[in-house]
Amino acid sequence: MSDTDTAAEWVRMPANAGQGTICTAAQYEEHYARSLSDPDGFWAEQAGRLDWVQAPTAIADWSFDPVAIKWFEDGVLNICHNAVDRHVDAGRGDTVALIFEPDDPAGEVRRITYGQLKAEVVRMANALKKLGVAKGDRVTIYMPMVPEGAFAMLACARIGAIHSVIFGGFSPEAIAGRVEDCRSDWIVTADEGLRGGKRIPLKANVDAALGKVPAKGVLVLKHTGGEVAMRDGRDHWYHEFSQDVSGDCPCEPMKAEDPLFILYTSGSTGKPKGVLHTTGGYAVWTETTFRYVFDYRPGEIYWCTADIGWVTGHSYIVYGPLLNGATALMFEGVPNHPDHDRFWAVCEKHKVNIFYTAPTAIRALMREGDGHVTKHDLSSLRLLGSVGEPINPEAWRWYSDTVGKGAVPVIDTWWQTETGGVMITTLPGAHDMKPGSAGKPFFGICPQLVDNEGGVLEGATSGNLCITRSWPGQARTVYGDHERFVQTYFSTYKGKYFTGDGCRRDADEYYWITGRVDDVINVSGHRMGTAEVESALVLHPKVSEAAVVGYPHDIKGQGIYCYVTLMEGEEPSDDLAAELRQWVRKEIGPIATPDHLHFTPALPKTRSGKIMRRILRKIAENDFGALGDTSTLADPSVVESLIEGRQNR
Ligand code: 6R9
Repeated sequence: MSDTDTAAEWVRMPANAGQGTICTAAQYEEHYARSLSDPDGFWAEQAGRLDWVQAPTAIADWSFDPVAIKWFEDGVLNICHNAVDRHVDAGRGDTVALIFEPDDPAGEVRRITYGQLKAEVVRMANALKKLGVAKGDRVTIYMPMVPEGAFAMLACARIGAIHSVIFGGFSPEAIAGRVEDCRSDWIVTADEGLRGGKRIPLKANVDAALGKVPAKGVLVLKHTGGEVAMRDGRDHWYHEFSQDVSGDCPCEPMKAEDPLFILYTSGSTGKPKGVLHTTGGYAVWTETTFRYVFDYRPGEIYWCTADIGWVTGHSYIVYGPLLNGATALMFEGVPNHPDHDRFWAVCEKHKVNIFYTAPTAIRALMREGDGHVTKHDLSSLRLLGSVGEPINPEAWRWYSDTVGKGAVPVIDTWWQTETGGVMITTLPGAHDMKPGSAGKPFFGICPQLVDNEGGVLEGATSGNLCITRSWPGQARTVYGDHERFVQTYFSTYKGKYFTGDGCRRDADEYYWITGRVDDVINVSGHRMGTAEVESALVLHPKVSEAAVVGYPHDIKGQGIYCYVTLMEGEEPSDDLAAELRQWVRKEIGPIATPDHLHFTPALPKTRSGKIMRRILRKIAENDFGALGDTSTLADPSVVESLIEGRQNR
């Protein structure tokens, strides 16, 4: 612990966190230094924990200008073999791989051993093959949070198909757009999902999507038993279709740089991007980060509350834990059903040791009072983690004190869909913590802060967060559009990966992520492009123009604030506001529901017609004193009427 002006912020690593840990502070320094001075040696060693059909001899081979990223290029492996078969082969077939906790607390818990997982993945893989799926094909997975979602991902990996998982909360329009973008002929879904007692019409949504784009085959898991339509020749019940498949399915040998999955994520412009991850680097990155960041010890129960539809679910429910032979809990439900103690009830029921969730959930549960937490025995908890958005110190302290009883480390892990796994975090046992700070770079990560002109900022300062060297888990491209990948991430600051986040580095070289500096908003830890919501709004026949910004929201972190101008002759009304909210839900999905609709006769524009978002953000934040220079506006009076509109709400 250093004696700096930030000393008051320190929270000491609890004494027991160090017991049995795989990384001390000194080892962190040693590994980190070596990961930069000898990256090839360091990463070859990490890769050595995996089984390779052909061990890589070429390790790092990358450039950020021009952009070409390769890791372990001549290596051959299969990630499903490493996540599943490898553990069975080593005699750990009876270890539980997945524990399933259903939405209904009285429902049936499933415990799936590595042996059973292998059998299930083989069955799913052979069903996909029977459907016609071949190596390199894209398979869309639109599933509830049930083990079959993980089986489907691993089955794709096993046969060399590329999975594209779509979060179960997305609308038919969003599904259609993603299916079309990666030309996915095959879809794995379920009759319905179940969340907080509510049924989600997954198959019906797929049917609606397939009214817009074609697909060759749909596998349907019977989950709730709800009524669904099945189209002859295209749709197949999984339980029937997979009945006669072989119990054997070899793992396809994959080149390290063969694609593993596509995951769509929002950016500041245009449609969501299909971020592409490849096999070898992603496997090494998720295996290594899970191992060090969560300090997993055999026999422990690990629970990440994310959904497999997001990258956190990919890397830290499925691949990271399973590559480490861990026991991971999969939860179908929501934190507040049947009551606000559900998370803690599940922790007690399954004696969870490592718990990983998002600040939005922590804030929502904090508001409900400590009683929901204290009535449960949480003595099994050994490590608490946070991910998805900046965690405010108040929520951090509640998480640490009330949930962790001040006795366990809290790690705040900063990373992104594009980074594949954790990039900045404190390591349990190694680093003292500072509430609100993510901490230190993981092995191999070189963060750099730059000013808006790209000038490098040294020392304790704030700036735009870039990463100057490649790491194994880095996304390789945007599916089908490499130029967009280059433009989005490597053109703002040439030769560097730009994260889109703002960040402060303090005198102890701890990093504090301050949030997005682009037109992406973070709603309950979910990324949403303001441009996406705007496009959805202007599709409505009564809407002329829309501008969307984020604004502070107590629970969600950021809320969605929409400025809307209407077509000539249309009048604003509460009914129309409700209709537009519903419209956006239908176009994108419930996570994009506007929190605030502000009808305005005009938007503030420059003389060249550019919307001045800076002003719109300030007004949404109720911060009217700091509007800055409005002299370039074509019609400065617009601002007055916007402020008036804001105050009248
Ligand atoms: C893993 C994930 C990425 C964006 C990222 C940043 C924000 C994630 C954070 C965090 C502060 C943390 N973010 N973790 N901000 N502290 N610990 O969330 O991926 O959905 O792609 O979002 O989320 O703004 O740029 P993704």
